[in-house]
Amino acid sequence: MQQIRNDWTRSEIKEIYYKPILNLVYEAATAHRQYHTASEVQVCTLLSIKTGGCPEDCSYCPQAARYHTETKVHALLKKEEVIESALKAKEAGSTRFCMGAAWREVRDNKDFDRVLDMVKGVNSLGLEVCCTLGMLTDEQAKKLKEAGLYAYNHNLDTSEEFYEEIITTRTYEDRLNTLENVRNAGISVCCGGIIGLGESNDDRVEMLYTLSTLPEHPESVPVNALVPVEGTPLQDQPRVSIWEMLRMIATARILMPKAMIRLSAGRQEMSTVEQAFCFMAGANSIFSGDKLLTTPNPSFGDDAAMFELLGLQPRESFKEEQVSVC
Ligand code: SAM
Ligand code: DTB
Ligand code: SF4
Repeated sequence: MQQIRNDWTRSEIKEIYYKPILNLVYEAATAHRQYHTASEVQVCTLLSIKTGGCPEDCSYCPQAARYHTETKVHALLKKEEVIESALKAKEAGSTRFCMGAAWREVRDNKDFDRVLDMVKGVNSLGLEVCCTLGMLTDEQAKKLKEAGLYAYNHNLDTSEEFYEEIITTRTYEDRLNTLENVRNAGISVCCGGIIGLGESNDDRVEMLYTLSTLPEHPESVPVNALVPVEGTPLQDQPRVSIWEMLRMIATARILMPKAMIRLSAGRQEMSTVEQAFCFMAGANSIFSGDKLLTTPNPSFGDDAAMFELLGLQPRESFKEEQVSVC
């Protein structure tokens, strides 16, 4: 039985990460089956509730105000629009609904009150409600929890060393602080990263080291392949290969066997065979719906056909107990 460990060393992680790919996938598939029903995949839907105009300088992001991308700025959506999207997602078989805002951080203002109201509304539909709103204080995390927030997404994105090549307007420490505030409020933690930013394999190992040695592993770990967007500094980055994606997913699965590993951005460019290989390597969650936040994603229909072909079933919501409040 693959143990849950928070004391992984960098050399152990490297040894796993660099295994011959088929052995690596086999070991990850074995660990996956010890903790999960391998035919179940969690289906989540994303909605951008506030789009573009973000003051941060994340080099990958089409929503940063300082880059000239085709993303249209949109103020915070109305609660009714959000509930309508959440209902559609539920009807299409999604069990988690994640609302994203192009904010550096949450401010204690009317917009936050409106988001709290959206959280209440989506929660009352019986969906696992998730938000990704940037940095949070302790108090804000508690308010979100009280409103019924189930999970919070806040990615480390890459290694601490490479982080400053990608983002200069906040620090790695800021990210870790928010994650701690989320954890302390008893909210399920969703934290992962992006590959294809120009980072080295050592950076990928380092990010996996940080994630897998947190006092508690994140309940979900999104693995995003960079979607290069015109107008961003990373627009000309080459597409990551399936082998890199597999190595990342499989290593994350072995290091954090209980976590949901989400095959996140990048699926639009992947074939069904490539995605099937990712599920074999331990991915057990996807974003479904024809848009991520601003970029295209396979449609509900395409994914339903893929599930049918691969014999996969959507995982029911709230399958595991809510995390305990520390
Ligand atoms: N503003 C908040 C923040 O940065 O935490 C929430 C929204 S932000 C868009 C959420 C995550 O989307 C980022 O942390 C990053 O991992 C991912 N992301 C953004 N642009 C991406 C891209 N072009 N390709 C892949 N992932 C991307
Ligand atoms: C995550 O790790 N990936 C999602 C979600 N968390 C918020 C976002 C992907 C965004 C891809 C670029 C876009 O659509 O704007
Ligand atoms: Fe803003 Fe988030 Fe995009 Fe960075 S990733 S520019 S914080 S929306």
